[in-house]
Amino acid sequence: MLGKKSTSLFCLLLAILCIAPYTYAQQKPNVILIYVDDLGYGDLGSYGATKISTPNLDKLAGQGIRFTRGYATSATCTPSRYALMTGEYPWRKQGTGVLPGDAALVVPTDKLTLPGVFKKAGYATAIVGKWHLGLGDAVEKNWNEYIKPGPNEVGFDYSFIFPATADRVPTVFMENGRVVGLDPADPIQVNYREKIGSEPTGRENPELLKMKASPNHGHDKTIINGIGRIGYMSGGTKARWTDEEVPLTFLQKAKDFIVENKKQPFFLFYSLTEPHVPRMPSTYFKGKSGLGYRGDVILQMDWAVGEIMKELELQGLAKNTLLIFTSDNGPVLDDGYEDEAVTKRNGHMPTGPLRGGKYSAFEAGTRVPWIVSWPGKIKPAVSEAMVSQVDLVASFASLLRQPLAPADAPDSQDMWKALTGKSRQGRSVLVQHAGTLAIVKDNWKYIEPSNGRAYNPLTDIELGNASEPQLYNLSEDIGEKRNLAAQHPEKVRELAQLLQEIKQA
Ligand code: NG6
Ligand code: CA
Repeated sequence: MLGKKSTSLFCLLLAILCIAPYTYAQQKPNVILIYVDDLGYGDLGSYGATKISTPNLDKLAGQGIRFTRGYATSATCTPSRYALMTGEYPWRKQGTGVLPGDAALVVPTDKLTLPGVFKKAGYATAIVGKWHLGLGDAVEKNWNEYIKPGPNEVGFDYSFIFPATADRVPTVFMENGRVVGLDPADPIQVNYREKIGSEPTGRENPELLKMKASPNHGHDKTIINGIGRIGYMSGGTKARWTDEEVPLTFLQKAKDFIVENKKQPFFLFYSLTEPHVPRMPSTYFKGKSGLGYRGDVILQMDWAVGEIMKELELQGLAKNTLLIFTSDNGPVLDDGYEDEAVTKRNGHMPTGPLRGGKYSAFEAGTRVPWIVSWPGKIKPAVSEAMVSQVDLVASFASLLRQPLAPADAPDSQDMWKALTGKSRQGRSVLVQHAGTLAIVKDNWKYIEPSNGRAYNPLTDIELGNASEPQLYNLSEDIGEKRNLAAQHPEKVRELAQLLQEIKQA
């Protein structure tokens, strides 16, 4: 016979056994957003690339959902990142274009942000990688002190970043608002208007370069690690990064954060620099792709994603970690350095079947690879649901039951069901931004007339600008070859008006 004590113990055990699977199922997933820089729709094997091999990302796509209509909001970096962070279309806010390396922070500190959603829900939050959203409250700032506001003031508990792009000064890492490895006896100065210090520049001393800048691009200022940059810097010699090591450093910091936070839900924004210029792979990857350094750094990026996946397995976190992989804008081959991306292209199509590229209002500007994997929860699929990076704020707010105030994330739509494959229904309307705006509705795309130039010979990219309205039927003409505006004036009117309404909303 069971005594009173053992009966209650038995009941307790039974209760634990019954609740355990429930709590496991209810456990909040870790979320890792892997955000790469300038990767095109056609750059991965799972998106049709045949000249380059991306086995880790193909595995991720095979175990998760591969979106064929996943978008960045914009065809360049800063505006896409602004939208990702705030849930607001960047063209609503002045000053969110590609920022110099000394710009002030453009993300508001008084509004809900993507990491803020996670933080409110009790997550540990971190960014590791490229930032490019400005730092401090003014251009003038002291790089030798704590700089705020920055990532730590807009929702990240931990930050290990570089300030802008790999081709912009200052070429240093910053951890929680301070330059890493700075020698106080060798202070850093940064200037984007005029030369400071006595260090050689790409323009004055091209013989010192290990990678030449393409003619007429802007990468001819201070030379760092044999590469001319945009902007001038002096000092901070010991703190400067070596390009070949940047991705390895970010990878290690990302892994450290995962390991240190494995006992609690975490959100990691892992923001890789590949394949943005200057492409300078680690020695192991140099020459590996046969497509020049652009191909090599794509292999390196794929390898890093594989390392993250392995780490999650090792820590027992793979099942309950949701991974999103996407790119901040479309691809470009020549973005200012002679790195053989063009000459060794070997038939590779970074844009896949799409027209345009980075900077373009055509599809290749903003339609990017987009993979969501959550092995414990999501079944493998290919989804045609239209999703945008601006939707992540509302989608995660929905998952984590965090209410949004009316002023928060005004353009963000809850796509949680589409992102996890529970629905095939994505957005019905999306605004695309490349300076010029375009709108997509039910596979019809309208590009507003503009007097911007149609083609940039420096990057060899069609920018999608025309003085006439453009209308494409993306379901029949994904390559935007046939402008149907003259045949469908009523569609043009409808979409132009809808765009106008959204602009004024
Ligand atoms: C452009 C740079 C380009 C790249 C881009 C930003 C020139 C001529 N071109 O101004 O190299 O840095 O800005 O790229 O300087 S992004 O992906 O961060 O938006
Ligand atoms: Ca970019």
